[in-house]
Amino acid sequence: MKKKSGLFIVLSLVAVLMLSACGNSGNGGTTGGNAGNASGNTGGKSLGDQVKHEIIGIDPGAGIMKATSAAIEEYGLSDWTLIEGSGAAMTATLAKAVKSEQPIIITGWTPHWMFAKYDLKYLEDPKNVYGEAEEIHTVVRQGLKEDHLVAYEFLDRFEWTSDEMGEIMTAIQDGQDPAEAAKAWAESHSDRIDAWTADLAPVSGDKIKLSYVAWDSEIASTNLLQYVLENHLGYKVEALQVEAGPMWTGVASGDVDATAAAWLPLTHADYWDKYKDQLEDLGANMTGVRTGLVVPAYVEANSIEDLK
Ligand code: PBE
Repeated sequence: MKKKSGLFIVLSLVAVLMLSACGNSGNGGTTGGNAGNASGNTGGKSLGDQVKHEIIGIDPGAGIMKATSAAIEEYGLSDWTLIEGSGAAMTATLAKAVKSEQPIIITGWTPHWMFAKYDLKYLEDPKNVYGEAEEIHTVVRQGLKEDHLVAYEFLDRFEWTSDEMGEIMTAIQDGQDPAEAAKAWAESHSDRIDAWTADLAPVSGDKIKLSYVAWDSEIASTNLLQYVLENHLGYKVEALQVEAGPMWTGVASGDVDATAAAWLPLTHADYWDKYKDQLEDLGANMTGVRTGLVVPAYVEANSIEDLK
């Protein structure tokens, strides 16, 4: 008995020394035992083990968090954990992983600048948990048309493409202040602004409140709406950055005039079902958007089913 545990300790020591030697020669200061990377030596570990069975999520109110909990259930991934955080924390964790070519699984969506910056792919979703043909809608409070016809008309007309949104998102990601990035985009796309605002007579300082969540896509759209409402239509805008729940309840209760961040029909289905009687849906401001589980292209998995 004694002899056996002595041998075990020696072998363990050898293993520890070998591991730390690997770490030192490899990434220059890798601390944990998780020194393998996705494209190279993974030490035979499964993808799940490599990422500690964690999916890097965002803020808990986001629809993509609910969809991911459903995916965990439907694909039988009971040993996986969805980590709560924020959009910013998620992209910071992604940046770190990509830099050292470590595997990572995130909750992702398009449009998002991360697809331009990194080589990423969606994991296939054969069970369609994340839906299809998702759109971003502009939703306003009841009575907005009667109270602020010009703003209502503009919000009703507002629609653009993911490429257009991408230009603002990328400028912000490159370090530009969001309001400045929206202004620069508006100035260089005056044909678009003209189409949205044609024949609308500016008001003089009426107040409009918008709500949005600090998702990169919504930071871009809301800053653009604020710019156009203020600089082309004469409004004074307050853009409230809140959690997803208050974003919806604000408009439903009438405290907030509008949000351009309603992802439908699936991502925000819960919120929509709860508040639809108190809201007016002005339709899609963008079509062809998408949510799902996203990994760097160097990760071997191709489908959510591969996580099992
Ligand atoms: N998103 C971006 C949001 C909607 C916009 C996909 C992170 C969500 O999941 O609720």
